[in-house]
Amino acid sequence: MLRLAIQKSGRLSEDSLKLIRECGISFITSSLKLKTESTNFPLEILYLRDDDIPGYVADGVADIGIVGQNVLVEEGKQALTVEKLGFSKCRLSLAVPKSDQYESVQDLNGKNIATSYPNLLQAYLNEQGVEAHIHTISGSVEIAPSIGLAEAICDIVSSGSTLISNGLKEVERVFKSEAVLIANDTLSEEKRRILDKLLFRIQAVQRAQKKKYILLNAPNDKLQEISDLLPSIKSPTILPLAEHGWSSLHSVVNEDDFWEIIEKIKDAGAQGILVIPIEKMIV
Ligand code: PRT
Ligand code: ZN
Repeated sequence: MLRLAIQKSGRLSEDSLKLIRECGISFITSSLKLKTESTNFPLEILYLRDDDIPGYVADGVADIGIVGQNVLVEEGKQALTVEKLGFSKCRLSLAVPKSDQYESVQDLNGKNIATSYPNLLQAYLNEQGVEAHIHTISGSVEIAPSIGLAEAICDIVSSGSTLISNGLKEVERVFKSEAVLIANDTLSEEKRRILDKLLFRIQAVQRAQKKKYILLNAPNDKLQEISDLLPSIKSPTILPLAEHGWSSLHSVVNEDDFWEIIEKIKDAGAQGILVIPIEKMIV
C-alpha cells in the first residue's frame, strides 16, 4: 500500500481530494479522521499540516505527498517532485507600502522584511546582492508594515487583493508556485509500481482538463476547411447526417484556443456546435 500525505484543511485540501477522486480512487472522509484507506486502490491517505508534508515524505513516514512548491522549497527536505498538478497557483512576492518610492530591489538594502518564508527570501536576496534583515513571523505578514515591524513584506500572493486592502503594492516576484506531487526518493519497487499506476491516472485527468470535446454539423463541401481549423488527437471523426449533404464532425480542442477556433469554424459554416468537458484522456 502506498501512503499519500495531503493537507488536512486549507487551500490545498479540496483540490487534492478532488484529484484523487477523479482518478477513480474511492475512500471515506471524515473531518475527525487523520488517515483513511481507499476501498478500491492500494492507497492510504494521511491528513497533515502542509508544512509537515515534505518532512514526512523525506523521512518515509509517507511515500508521496501533495504540497505547494513554496513549502517544499522552503522546508528544504529531500523529496522528488514527480508531477506538477496545476492547482493552488500563487507567487511569493515582495511588497512595500503603496505610498513608498520604490525603484528597484536594491532599495531594500538595510531594510526589515517580514515573512513566513525566510529561506526562499534569503536565497532571493543573495541572488540579487541585497542585504536586509529578515523577520520570520508565522502569519498576518501583511500587517507588519502598518504596525511598524518591518518596511517591507514577502508573502504569498494570488489575486493581490490582500495586499491592496492592506495598503501595499507588489514590487518583486520572488518565487512562482503550484501544487506538486512529491515522492520519497527510495521507494520500493512495489510502491513505485503503484505510484506509476497513480501517475498514469493523474496524467489522464490533467490532460482532459485542458481539452474540450467539440461536436458540430457542417455541409460536406465545408468539412475540409473546418477540419483544417481543428487540431485533433489524430484526425476529426466525421459521420454522415440523415440530411443529405451534411455531416457531423467530432474533435478535441485545447481550452486555450477554444474561443478563437469557435469563431473561425462558425465563419466557415459550422452549425449546432456543442462543446463538452472531457473526464479522462488516455493517449
Ligand atoms: O494549516 P496548514 O499549515 O496546513 O495551512 P496553511 O495555513 O499554512 O496554508 P494554506 O492552506 O493557507 O495554503 C496552502 C498552500 O496554498 C500554500 O502553501 C500555497 O502553496 C497555496 N496558496 C495558493 C496560497 C494562496 N494561493 C494564497 N492566496 N497560500 C496562501 N494564500 C494567502 C496568502 O498568505 C495571503 O494571506 O492568501 C492571501 C493572499 O491572497 P490574495 O488572493 O488576496 O492575493
Ligand atoms: Zn502551513
